[in-house]
Amino acid sequence: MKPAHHALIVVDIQNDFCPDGALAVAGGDSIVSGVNALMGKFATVVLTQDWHPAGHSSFASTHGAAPFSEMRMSYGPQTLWPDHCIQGSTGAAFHKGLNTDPAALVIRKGMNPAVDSYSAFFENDRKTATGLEGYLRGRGVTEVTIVGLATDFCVAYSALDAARLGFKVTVLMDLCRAIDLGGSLDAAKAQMVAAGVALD
Ligand code: VGL
Ligand code: ZN
Repeated sequence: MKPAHHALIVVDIQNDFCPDGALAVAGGDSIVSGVNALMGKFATVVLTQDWHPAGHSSFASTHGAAPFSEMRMSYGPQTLWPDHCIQGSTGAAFHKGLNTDPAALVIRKGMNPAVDSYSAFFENDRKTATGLEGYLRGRGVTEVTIVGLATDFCVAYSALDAARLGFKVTVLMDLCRAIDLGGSLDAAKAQMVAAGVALD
């Protein structure tokens, strides 16, 4: 068992990020049993769930643009994705094999139609908080381990924000899978290492 000050954050293990999903991550479903086993070691488990309204500004279809192209938003560059994780859809549901019972909290994100939200802590403006920081601090958490999908987007953004907030952060790479768009996985790894995130 890990000490009580050490929480587990399980990022976006949802059908749309698994094979046959709308934004499938190769091998996304292969981490589910390992994540289930890991949850038993943590007193505090938080799940995140990408949870977009239809017509979200991060969807390529909203702009008549090509999926995986980039667009300048008021808050900076934004990759445009296939429609995914629409609130209440099967694609937005957690993978059926994921044991959600140990989770104390589910953070839903990406609900603001105008701003995407990769990180469990902040929207992509890097300023609007989800409340996770306060929740963790309120429970005396100083250290987090992060696993899930996708390594180079929601996992990396969450890890970078956690490190910036002063949490000790470990990402378990074997329990993550990446989208890897134009070198995004290598870039994310380098950024995490530079921020003091341990990649195990
Ligand atoms: C994610 C792209 C768009 C993720 C979510 O979970 O990494 N990536 N929305
Ligand atoms: Zn999304």
